Amino acid sequence: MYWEPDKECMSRDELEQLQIERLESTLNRVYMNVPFYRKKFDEIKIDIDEIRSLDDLRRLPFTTKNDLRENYPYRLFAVPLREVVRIHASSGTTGMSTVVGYTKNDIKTWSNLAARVLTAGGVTKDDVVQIAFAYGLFTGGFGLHYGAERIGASVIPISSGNTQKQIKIMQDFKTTALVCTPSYALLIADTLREMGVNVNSLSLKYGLFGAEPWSEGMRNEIQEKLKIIATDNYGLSEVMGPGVAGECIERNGLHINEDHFLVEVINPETLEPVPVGETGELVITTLTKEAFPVIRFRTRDLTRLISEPCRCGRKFIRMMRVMGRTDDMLIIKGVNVFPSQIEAVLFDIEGTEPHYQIIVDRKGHLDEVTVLVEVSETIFFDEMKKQNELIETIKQMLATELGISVEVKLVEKKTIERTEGKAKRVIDRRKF
Ligand code: DLL
Repeated sequence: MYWEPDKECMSRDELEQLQIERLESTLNRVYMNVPFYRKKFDEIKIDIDEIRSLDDLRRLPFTTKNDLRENYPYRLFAVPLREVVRIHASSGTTGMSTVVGYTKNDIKTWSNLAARVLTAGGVTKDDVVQIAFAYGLFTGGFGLHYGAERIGASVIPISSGNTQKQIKIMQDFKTTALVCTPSYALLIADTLREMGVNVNSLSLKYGLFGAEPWSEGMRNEIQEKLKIIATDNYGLSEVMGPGVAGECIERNGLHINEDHFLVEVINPETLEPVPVGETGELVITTLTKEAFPVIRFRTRDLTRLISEPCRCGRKFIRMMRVMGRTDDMLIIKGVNVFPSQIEAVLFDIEGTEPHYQIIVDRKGHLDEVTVLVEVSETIFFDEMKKQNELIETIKQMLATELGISVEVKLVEKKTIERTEGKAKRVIDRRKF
């Protein structure tokens, strides 16, 4: 049930002691080896020896994605390239990608942490794990692959795509755990139905999903369609990849691997910490990374921490599912809207399919939002009156949730593009 019980269940005092020791050695490492950090610390006249408590960490400057881009490709590495055994990169939607490196030890740590989140999600050495995340510069495939091997599970490195083949493999190889993005899991579920495969004839038990935001409604849908326990796992390449935090089968927030990552939640505008339990931007400092340590990295991901103990017995603090990124936030008629809020509403409505897209356009000076919602064939070909009623229901529910009115358009099944990786929920036409 636990991968490393002595760590995952350690007392707060013990943990904090370990964190401060590791923080000190990380600060030394970056100060000695990364000119970028040395310059930044010197500029604000901070002597790293003065950082003696976790509270002192707040005196250090943040690191942003932009800093990573400006130091492309290797300038933030804290070891010579000959010590680096693996390089990953995130494509980045805007311009230059960010490049990260791992030493042999980093790969060991990463495998261990991926093993932790997989174990928390139910995977054991008896499982057959189908990794349907992309293998490549993206960290999802390799990260979870190494974790599953570390556990001793039988790993199928199928990568993403070729959905019919995924299903054939799932049948023939008797896959028990599926690992991919939640949107790909839904596509696999829909394809199963189309192929006439009875889900009960499969051996699936667990699904470990992550790399993109998803709602509780989407989890329920996936769990029902695939007859599995679906858990959420979170990570980002700048910090390591998958393995930063993961849900246990209680499915109530993600345990952050706090012995390796120090987290803060800040108000993205004032940059001040928010009280535990309040939503803000997650900021992460790595405590054990050798090749690519980051200090106070602003993830842009919005979440809140849960300090109440979890029933599973793990002691690490949990984060709630990521509701979106600060840069995903739409400002419509002056109101902040996250795609995840729209998703949560749509999944509650009878007759809609779990596929949607949000189109943002500019008419004159005003931003206009249209939510495209796929509906079942019966409704689509139904009389106008029924369609209009459904549109009204969706509009009203969205207005209650969001506080503003948006346009809703019903579209036929399969109109919205399916994805094998991270879903693209928002089409922003204002930029073109
Ligand atoms: O997505 C790493 C990963 C792979 C995590 C597989 C989990 C499973 P990047 O491509 O660098 O790395 O993207 C990181 O994806 O900052 C979040 O905005 C988003 N993200 C990752 N996991 C979740 C999640 C991988 N569980 C960015 N829920 C992050 C919501 C997530 N968003």
